[in-house]
Amino acid sequence: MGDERKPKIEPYPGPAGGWGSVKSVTEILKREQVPIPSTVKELWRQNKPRGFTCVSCAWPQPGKPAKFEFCENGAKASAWELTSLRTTPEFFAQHTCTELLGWSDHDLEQQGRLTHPMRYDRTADKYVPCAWDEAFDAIAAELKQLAPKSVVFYASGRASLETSYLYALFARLYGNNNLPDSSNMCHEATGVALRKSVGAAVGTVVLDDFAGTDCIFFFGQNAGVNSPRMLHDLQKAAKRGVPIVVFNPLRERGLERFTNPQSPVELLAKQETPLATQYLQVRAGGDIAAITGLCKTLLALDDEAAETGTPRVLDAEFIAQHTHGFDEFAAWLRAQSWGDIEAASGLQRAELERAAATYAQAKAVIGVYGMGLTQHVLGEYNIHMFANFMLLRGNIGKPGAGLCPVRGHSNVQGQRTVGIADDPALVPLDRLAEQYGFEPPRDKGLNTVECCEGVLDGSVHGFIGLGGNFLRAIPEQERVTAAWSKLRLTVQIATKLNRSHLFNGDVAYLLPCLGRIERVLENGTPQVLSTEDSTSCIHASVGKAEPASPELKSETRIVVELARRTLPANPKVPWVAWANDYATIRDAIEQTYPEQFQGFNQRMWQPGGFHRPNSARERVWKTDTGKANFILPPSLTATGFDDAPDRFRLMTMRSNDQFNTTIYGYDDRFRGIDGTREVVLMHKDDIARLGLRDGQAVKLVSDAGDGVTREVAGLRVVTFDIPRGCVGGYYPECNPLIPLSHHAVFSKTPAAKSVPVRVVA
Ligand SMILES: Nc1nc2c(c(=O)[nH]1)N[C@H]1C(S)=C(S)[C@@H](COP(=O)(O)OP(=O)(O)OC[C@H]3O[C@@H](n4cnc5c(=O)[nH]c(N)nc54)[C@H](O)[C@@H]3O)O[C@H]1N2
Ligand SMILES: Nc1nc2c(c(=O)[nH]1)N[C@H]1C(S)=C(S)[C@@H](COP(=O)(O)OP(=O)(O)OC[C@H]3O[C@@H](n4cnc5c(=O)[nH]c(N)nc54)[C@H](O)[C@@H]3O)O[C@H]1N2
Ligand SMILES: [Mo]
Repeated sequence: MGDERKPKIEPYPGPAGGWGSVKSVTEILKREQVPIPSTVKELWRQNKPRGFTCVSCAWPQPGKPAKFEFCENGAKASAWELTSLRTTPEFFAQHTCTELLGWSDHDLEQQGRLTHPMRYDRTADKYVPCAWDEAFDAIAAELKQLAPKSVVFYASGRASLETSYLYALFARLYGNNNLPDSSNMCHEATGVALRKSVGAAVGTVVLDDFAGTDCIFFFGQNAGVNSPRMLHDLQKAAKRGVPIVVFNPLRERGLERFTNPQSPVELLAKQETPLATQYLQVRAGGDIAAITGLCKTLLALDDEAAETGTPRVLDAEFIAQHTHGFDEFAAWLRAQSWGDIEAASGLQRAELERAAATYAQAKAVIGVYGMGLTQHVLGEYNIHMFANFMLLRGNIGKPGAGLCPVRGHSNVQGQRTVGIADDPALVPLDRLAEQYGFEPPRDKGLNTVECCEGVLDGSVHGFIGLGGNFLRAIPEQERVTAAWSKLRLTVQIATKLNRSHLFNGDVAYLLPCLGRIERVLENGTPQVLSTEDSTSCIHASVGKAEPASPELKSETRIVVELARRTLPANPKVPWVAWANDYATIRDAIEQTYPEQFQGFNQRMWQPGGFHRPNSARERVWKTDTGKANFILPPSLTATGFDDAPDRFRLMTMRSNDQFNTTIYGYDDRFRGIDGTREVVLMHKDDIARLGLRDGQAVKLVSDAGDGVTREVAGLRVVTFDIPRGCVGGYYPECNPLIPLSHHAVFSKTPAAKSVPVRVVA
């Protein structure tokens, strides 16, 4: 099925962006069979004031937008939502769920937008259409029967601030904090680590800082694919001569060079801007060691300066006034040997010294990172080390400098801001209690990993998914999926059919919703949504496109209908009034979070949006010590397992042709892999050492040593420029290999970037 074609694997010569990007967008518009004029009209409105916020990544939208403020992957995401293809009741009448399980992720979503509410009929093994009221009443009846602590309210990161606030309130009024979200698999390590390091859970830079920075350090984030609009900011910086130092096991094209596909001059003249000025191919899981090398060099340079009476290299004043734990950190750095640092990072001392010298010469440095740091067993320590590095020269809380964790889903950060959190300490429960006259649950709820544990041990009985593809995104896919049918109730609120919808509880509903690009009419009145980007900036988003089906309801309305039919009436909780006028939800949000959302309904219209306050940006440190903390790592390696002969570190990655579990196509252009996702990227020496050859079919087998058999077969060996001892494979295909217990120590972020595996012929 589908458009999987004969695999072609050869290096891609082009830059990120450029003509390749234009071609790729044209192909997807054709494939989704969208009407071109109206789609171009929608793309024109993307990321503009009074337009809609892109449904792809969370990179901020500038206050003064370019003529087209979208990228290749944003255009793909929009086309994917605006598609003219439909997954109708007739489609479901023709296929059993068991049959659909044989389809690929791509083919399932490629059927197009869901059009009608559907109920799963176990006898026929098919989804059958049902009336909205019937679905809402049946779900509410089930929820009333179930023990509140046994129900999970998952959120994927796309739903608006308005919907998310109501969703979290629903869960708490119902009686739990079981609000796992995609962030649990993503930047949860960031929240946990940055709170300890600098007392803020999110990044400290805003878009303007990129214009004022004079150096950028980039760890484990693939901007060219996952936040392509960021390339414009990087390109501008590069053109100003700002050094960009990249740490990544793979040479990602988007970090190497870029041609702005929206600049006719650059396109026609084939002008490329080189981006990275130094590229260090660190081993997967080797970042703690690499940063140790950088910090150790800075310390040595500072010692030298002290001896020769030249200006200090460390910002001694900042360290004295604003930080805690420096002396212990310095002593620890001095005790680390270069031999250990080189072995653990896979990098040479000389190249780390060169990178440190670049850093030492810059007045204001931005530190960017992504999943390459968070998704490790010592993920939090990767981030602590990065923060330590930034603190050495006071690079947090000054213009042009700061930490920039690049968030995933377009509103994942905002969902946390308005209460989607399993940890009640992150939510103003007292205020909610007062505002809504109830006693909120105070015990910790389930995060994503704990929800999976609950499904396995039988303590979870109900699952509601506000978007997402839970069973495809999680680790330990096969065991959790096998246990899924034990659930009593499963409800999926979604735009398109995916694999998670094919595994159902006794009572199961698939509820189709409007997407963000579409017009939302409530009670005949057009409604506006809002989201928060990677830089804590909040803006309005106005959908105008014609809904994919007249039957669709907004996510807000769906949440409201479920909540009001499940919960006892409460005059302080005006569900229906909220659904009729989203401005009143924003007023409620402002009442719960007055410091963050002051003037919400007005300020969200400011071009570029408004920023939530961030204490660390003001150099106010809300940590246990009242200062920014230097925190020591327990090991130089972040993998959480020992090296052993023939044990590889598997990094699970995104291609250029996917959004998480949504597979747009089979062309990972920049990596030169076309027509297949069934690959394992390996260093040529490892291939030779194992007696394999390029193109050979192999399987990956879990080497976690816990006695559980996990394997993914039918993968083709591809010779790749990847550090020895590391292999690469695609997410979600490789997810069955990740043990549920293989996660970041504190945040339980699944450690998807260093999974212990063996390669078996
Ligand atoms: N088009 C598109 N956009 C997206 C997404 C998408 O799937 N498609 N997903 C969205 C989501 S939810 C998220 S979270 C973000 C994800 O965006 P990213 O954070 O970029 O995530 P990945 O592509 O998983 O991996 C990032 C990089 O980490 C590198 N890496 C792997 N292991 C290590 C390591 O140990 N150390 C270092 N230094 N680097 C390492 C990989 O080579 C890769 O280049 O993007 C968001 N935007
Ligand atoms: N091995 C491995 N596993 C990973 C990762 C990795 O790097 N490696 N990355 C992790 C990360 S960072 C993340 S964020 C998670 C992602 O996990 P999820 O967020 O659960 O997965 P998505 O693929 O983003 O969800 C796609 C589905 O969302 C639905 N959808 C799309 N738009 C909308 C909408 O507007 N409303 C609603 N209600 N539904 C919508 C569609 O039905 C679509 O099929 O995966 C994690 N899993
Ligand atoms: Mo993510």
